[in-house]
Amino acid sequence: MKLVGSHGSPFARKVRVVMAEKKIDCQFESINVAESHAQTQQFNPLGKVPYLVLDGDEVLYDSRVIVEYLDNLTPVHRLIPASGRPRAEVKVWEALADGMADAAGLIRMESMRPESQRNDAWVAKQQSKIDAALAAMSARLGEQPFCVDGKYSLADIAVGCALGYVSWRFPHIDWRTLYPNLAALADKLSARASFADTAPPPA
Ligand SMILES: N[C@@H](CCC(=O)N[C@@H](CS)C(=O)NCC(=O)O)C(=O)O
Repeated sequence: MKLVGSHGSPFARKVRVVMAEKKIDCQFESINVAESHAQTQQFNPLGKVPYLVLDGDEVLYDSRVIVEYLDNLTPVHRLIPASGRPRAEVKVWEALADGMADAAGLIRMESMRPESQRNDAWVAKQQSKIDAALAAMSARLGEQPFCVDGKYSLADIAVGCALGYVSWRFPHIDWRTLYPNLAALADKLSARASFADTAPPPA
């Protein structure tokens, strides 16, 4: 198997953390997403990373599909509950975290356009999604040690990767001061080898 992504992508990081936690060996190819659009589209028509090339050349995307596939590949360290309410809760956390990372990524892409072409109202709309997602995560987490049922799961991994991306690209967003419970969770996650080994490169 080969995972294609980039070192900065929060979605690729989510997959890499899952692989590390589940002790799945996999080659990782880091590409420059902006420059590799045509190549990426040969594997994912949407032109997005990450995608996973399986032995036999079948390709899986997006990150939510890939992590589900990996979690079922081996029973080692299950990260997604099999059924019921806990499973739905993990998926909602993942949707929330991925959605925040999406909004942050869109602001980042807009900031790379010539200044005259940027749309401030559109950026503000994306920023409001980040602000609301942070508030929702903090309220949902409360005083729990981990996002769902007090147990480490894909929910924590998705949240840790999204928070890490926001801190990396937008250090001025001071979510740590606003939401100490999220900061405590992020610190706990950063101490895990799976997170430390996949941290984004220096900005
Ligand atoms: N929902 C997708 C999102 C992937 C995504 O947005 N990836 C970004 C990099 S972080 C990308 O490839 N952007 C290039 C583009 O949208 O053209 C997933 O979870 O895999």
